Amino acid sequence: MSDGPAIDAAVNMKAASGDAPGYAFQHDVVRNLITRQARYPDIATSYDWYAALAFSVRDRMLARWAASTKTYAAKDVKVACYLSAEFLIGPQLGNNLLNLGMEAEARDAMRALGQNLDDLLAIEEEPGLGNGGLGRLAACYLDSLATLEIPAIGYGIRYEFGIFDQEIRDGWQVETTDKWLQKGNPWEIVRPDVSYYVGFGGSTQSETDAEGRLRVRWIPSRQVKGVACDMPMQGFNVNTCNVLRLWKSEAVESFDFQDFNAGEYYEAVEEKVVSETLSKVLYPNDEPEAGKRLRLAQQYFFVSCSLQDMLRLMDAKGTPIEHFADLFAAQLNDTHPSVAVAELMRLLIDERLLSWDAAWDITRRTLAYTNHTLLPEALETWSLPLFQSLLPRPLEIIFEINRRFLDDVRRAYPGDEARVKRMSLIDETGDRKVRMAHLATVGSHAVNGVAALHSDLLKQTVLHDFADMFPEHFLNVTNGVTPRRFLMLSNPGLAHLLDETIGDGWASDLARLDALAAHADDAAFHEAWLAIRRDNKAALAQRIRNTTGIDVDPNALFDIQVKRIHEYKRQHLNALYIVSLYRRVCRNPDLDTASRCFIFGGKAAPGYAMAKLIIRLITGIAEVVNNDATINGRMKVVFYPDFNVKNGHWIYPAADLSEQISTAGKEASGTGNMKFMMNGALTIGTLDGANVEIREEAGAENFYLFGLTAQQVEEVKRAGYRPAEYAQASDDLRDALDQIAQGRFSRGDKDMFRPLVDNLLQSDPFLVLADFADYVACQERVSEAWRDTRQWTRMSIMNTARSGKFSSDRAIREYCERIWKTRPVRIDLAQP
Ligand code: 26Q
Repeated sequence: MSDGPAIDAAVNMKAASGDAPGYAFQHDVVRNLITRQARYPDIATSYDWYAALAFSVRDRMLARWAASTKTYAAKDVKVACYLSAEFLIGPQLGNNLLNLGMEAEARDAMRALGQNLDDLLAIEEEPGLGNGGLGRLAACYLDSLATLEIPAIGYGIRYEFGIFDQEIRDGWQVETTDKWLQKGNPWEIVRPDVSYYVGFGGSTQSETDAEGRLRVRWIPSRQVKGVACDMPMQGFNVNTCNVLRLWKSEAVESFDFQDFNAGEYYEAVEEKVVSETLSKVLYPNDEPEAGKRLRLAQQYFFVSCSLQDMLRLMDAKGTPIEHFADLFAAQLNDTHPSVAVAELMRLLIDERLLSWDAAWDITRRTLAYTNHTLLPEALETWSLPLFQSLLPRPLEIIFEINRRFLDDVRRAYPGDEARVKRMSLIDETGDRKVRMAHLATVGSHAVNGVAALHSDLLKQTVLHDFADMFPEHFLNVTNGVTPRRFLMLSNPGLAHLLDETIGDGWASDLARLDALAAHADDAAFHEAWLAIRRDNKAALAQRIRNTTGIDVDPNALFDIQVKRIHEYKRQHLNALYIVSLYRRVCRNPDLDTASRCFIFGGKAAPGYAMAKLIIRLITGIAEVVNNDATINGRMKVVFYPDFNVKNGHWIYPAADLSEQISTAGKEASGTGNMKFMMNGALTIGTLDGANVEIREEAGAENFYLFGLTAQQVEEVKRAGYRPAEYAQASDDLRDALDQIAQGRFSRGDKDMFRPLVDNLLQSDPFLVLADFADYVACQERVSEAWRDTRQWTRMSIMNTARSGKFSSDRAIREYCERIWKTRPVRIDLAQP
């Protein structure tokens, strides 16, 4: 297999001899270096070597990818389509090496070529195509789908700029654009031949066709082309390789420039720019009203391309349209893709000429909807005028769905017009709006929440009327995370110990971790466990030093809260505790406190002033505490900048304590909580989201619980919550708030934190002050427990041992069995 003398010579100079083991792979890497990067080894940069390695790994996946695609096309299989505006997939090289079982081979090959694999892994830019939990969940699910050998496609948007990069300057968050594609993306395969047109604006016309049927024609005012950009999603230890298909927008090339005068030419160019803008940038959440129109256009764009793609795959297979729902199950990841209800109806009725009833039956049997929030302000709605001007035909269809649906409601609940109003797809109170959660619910055969508590609350609150009408449609699928990336890949030390202790099957059968419980009191095992934890903490300490200049002691208790910054997640509750502890040590310098390192990480939406102020508060506290001689290193506070998937790899394995302290009833599930648990952290948390189930699995004795329950939160609010009374009643709390207000953490500036302190004292919508005392008491129990290393280590082991439920494999099995009705399909590499 010679690639010509030049490459052979370069390989031979650099690589082992032709029959040495590993030669073939080294040869591949050098060939890719030359043919893909156009660089010879002597002048190649580290990035060139990274890309050459990535291409060589991708080449290894191609055969599996082709075999998977062929099998799905040939066999009678049902394909799960995961529709999501976000896929936060993280760096790919390490994960692909792991899933292909070729990490050692790659490490050796690169060493022979004079390169260090870890250095190359560090170079990769992660695709930040998501905001946080919801996007990362979609990525974990793709990993599990492939690993469980389920035919699946992920459909989304190829944002040119993902979630912004975060820098901290003068203690404040500063956003910079995420130029993840600047040097190219070796994992992506662009398919110009797989493209679809998507219309926007214009008007509709009704006409009667030759057969006497009423037909609606949508004449859009502009069209955009969507081009498929594929990324392979390799399963762990299996041949299955599925695809993540992301759509990039392009201008439609239909201009005959001869026909334009100069003015029209420039208009056409402008049109082109507007078209390409569609997939330019990911919207950070919590940004009210900003750039709204483009966001709806993005949603419709990727949904329409995806559904058209599914129809094309169906045609290619020769399946009749009536069997669409037997060929595909499409999951809506929150309401962001919920315009799919109207778009699938449009494609079936307007383009495939099906009757309304036939189309509605197919639509409902195909779609299912996952809800990720109960926060009223986060429930998606779109103003009618905006919807009308951008998507006139889909809106007409929504009106017709609504008309028929409300007829059903009236039949089921005669005379109950209040209910009809509440359930309508259109909110008629004030400015008229489309309620996307209602659209998604009505158009789906299954609706699920993402943790047991959340699914219950969903049925009791935002979707109560729907659960009343269609109880059998509602179910719970508790979230999960992939143990491949978040344990095997990011905590290799622990993975190795697990292999030695319980055998190596745990990564695809996480329930087996339970066998660790037998070692929870074994002294030798404790030693091994602690050694790994110490190494992980030292590695994180090193990174903290490099990025922030702060020195932290790996022997301290690492107390970590990493997640998006949001008031409901209550990073400021944590901050208040730190201030109160700091003040206590200041008052009593000889206080025998356990050494603690408080680590925070997370991005604030650029338009969310309070979240940004919370970051500033944390960095302000860090500046004071870290430099106070009285404290003498017993407390350290760190804001770790730019928390993302890549940084998470270092953070989760180094945590002793996981902060999951949201106001009960507000966090739908949480998934960071699961990543920490798997890696042996104990949780301090409220009874919220999946914390409830984490505590059930771990056992109450291995979990630090505090705070009001969701029900108590509602009761306190109903009784008229007056936060200032809690401050009155507690010297510690009042003092902590005073210190903040007096400028102690803002270099004397008494105005900086005024909005935050005032908000807490006057309204405190997330009950920070109501939960403060119990949180402090709970933290004191944590500190006490930390003194007893043996007992703490036992609890740590038990957390990992009992984390099996939180594998995304379990979650995906539930989706397959209960919602999608899909089955595994073995991929044979020797295709006929
Ligand atoms: C909506 C409209 C306009 C612009 C942006 C958005 C938008 C984007 C992203 C709204 C919400 C999101 C992301 C939500 C999210 O991440 N939710 C989290 O989902 C996780 C997975 O189920 C849960 O574990 C978390 O509890 C939940 O907060």
